[in-house]
Amino acid sequence: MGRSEQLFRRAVEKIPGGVNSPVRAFLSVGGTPRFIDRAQGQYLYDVDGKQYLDYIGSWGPMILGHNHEVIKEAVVKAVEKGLSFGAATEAEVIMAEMVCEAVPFVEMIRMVNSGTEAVMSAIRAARGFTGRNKIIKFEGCYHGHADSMLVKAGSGVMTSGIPSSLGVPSGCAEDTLTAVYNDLETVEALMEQNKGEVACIIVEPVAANMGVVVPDVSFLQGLRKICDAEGSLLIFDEVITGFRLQLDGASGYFQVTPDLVTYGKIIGAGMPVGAYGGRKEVMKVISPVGSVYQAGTLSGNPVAMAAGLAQLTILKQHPEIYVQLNEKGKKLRDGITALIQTYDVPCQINGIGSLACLYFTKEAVVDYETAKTSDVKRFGEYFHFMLDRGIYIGPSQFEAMFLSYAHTDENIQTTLDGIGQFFSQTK
Ligand code: KE4
Repeated sequence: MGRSEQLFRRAVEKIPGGVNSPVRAFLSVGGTPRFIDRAQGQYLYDVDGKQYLDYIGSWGPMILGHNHEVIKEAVVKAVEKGLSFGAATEAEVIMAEMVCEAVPFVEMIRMVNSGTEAVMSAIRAARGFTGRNKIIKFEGCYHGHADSMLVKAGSGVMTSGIPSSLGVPSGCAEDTLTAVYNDLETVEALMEQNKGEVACIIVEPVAANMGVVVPDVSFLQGLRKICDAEGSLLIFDEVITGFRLQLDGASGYFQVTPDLVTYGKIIGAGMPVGAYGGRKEVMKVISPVGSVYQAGTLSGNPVAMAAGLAQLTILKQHPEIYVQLNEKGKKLRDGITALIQTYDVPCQINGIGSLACLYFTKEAVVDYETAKTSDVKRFGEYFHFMLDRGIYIGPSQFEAMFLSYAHTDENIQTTLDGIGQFFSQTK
């Protein structure tokens, strides 16, 4: 028995499902989750010493690859000065100034400790600023595990939300309305039914939690128009896309400006960091200036700021990284498109920039309904076929593949060879 199996047996005794975040448990693909010992560049190494080409990248943060020398040095330097003070530090000011400079519509920003906390706080800010309670989200979009986000459409998309998790009170869910991604009519209908009551629309400007679904640019433009017409705020949840598609994220890429944006992952370079920010007029409702309370013992933690600042500084000073990184993503997707055609398999490849997702369905995947047509059993077979070859993609059909700047053309060719072998052997 390998050490991953031994550790997993111990883990399940003391940790729910043996993991500290559900997706790591391999439940949708089966098998024993790999316990990772260390990582370097584009590679993970498990506790049995096996090397994997990593397409998870800690679910997004490791855009420059693991254990980057400059980031590591910055963290070590910060650690030597102390881990946490519970008081303001210069690093937080530099971080806030850097984000506001990189993303012009962000006039003020608040650091928190996770994407969940960023979303929870941004929604509270929107409710506080507008004085309204209802929020609109989209089927298939994931915004962390705050109660108001663990909600699915009621009996029909046009009704109040119902909890998608035990432990979420119906009273909390009923203010969350669910629309269909890439479908403005469902948003307009909800707005019509809840006139003057919708505080905000929250959307992943590229949906990367139902695999990867790229919006029609008219969809994002339409959300902006609807929010302007209805007096609601538009929140872009850029926990994944922020600082990944380009320095100013999806709002810059699609040229659609939200009122608030949430960040996570890349902004912390693998350390626990989230953030939310936007127009000064809105952010001024946040305590201690305004009356919307939000706080956090480790928010803006100096060691986490050092990691995030080091990564953002490299990305800011080397814009060519985005060009090359996004070219790598295109190379991977174009290669998979060619393999789908060569082997005539019922698959779709979606993606943008350094994000990709291979679906096992013949339907074009444009929203949650079409994403769900994918054959998750076949995805599980594909996952293990690739894992056995030392290629670690996300253990779920509904997660993205994340490329890093450390991935080489040779790595991409090895990945394409593996996918081609899978298609040829399992036609
Ligand atoms: P965290 O609380 O996990 O830092 O962020 C929540 C979150 C918010 N918004 C978006 C768009 C997100 O993708 C996430 C978290 N992403 C998942 C991966 N798809 C985290 C992986 C996990 O849950 O372990």
